[in-house]
Amino acid sequence: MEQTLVLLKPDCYLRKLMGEVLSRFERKGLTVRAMKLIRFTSELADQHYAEHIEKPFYPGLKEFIMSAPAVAMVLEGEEAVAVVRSMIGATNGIKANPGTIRGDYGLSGRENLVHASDSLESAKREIALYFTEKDFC
Ligand code: FUP
Repeated sequence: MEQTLVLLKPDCYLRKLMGEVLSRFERKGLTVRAMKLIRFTSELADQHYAEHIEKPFYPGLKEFIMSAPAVAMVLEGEEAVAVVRSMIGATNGIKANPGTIRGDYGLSGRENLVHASDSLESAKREIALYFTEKDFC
């Protein structure tokens, strides 16, 4: 069993698509092991997106991720990292295939509804940013 970190981003919250997106993960058979509604601080945004801080798009991304609440969750299942990445689709909603979450709900390269860890190593680092052992059920 693998665990992966998923964020439902501020656009997902504001568009009231959280239930729909979570429902897809549940129907796939993934299990929610930890979950909370959060508001990104500047520090958490910089930690989460550490690899992007120097990129030209980061200021806009940071403003967006702090703009409204988000949900952080840990999903568990067989090969969960790869399964969730394939379910969310390509980064940009224009390029993401229909049938994926980003492909079905958006046309933006920034406001793309969800984040999911891209490797087991990232998942471990990212889960530790949001959750401690006592948050797991
Ligand atoms: P992903 O792994 O698909 O979430 O994408 P990245 O880690 O490459 O990028 C993280 C976030 O930065 C994306 F979800 C959206 C945002 N982004 C931009 O706003 N502009 C870009 O050109 C690339 C990414």
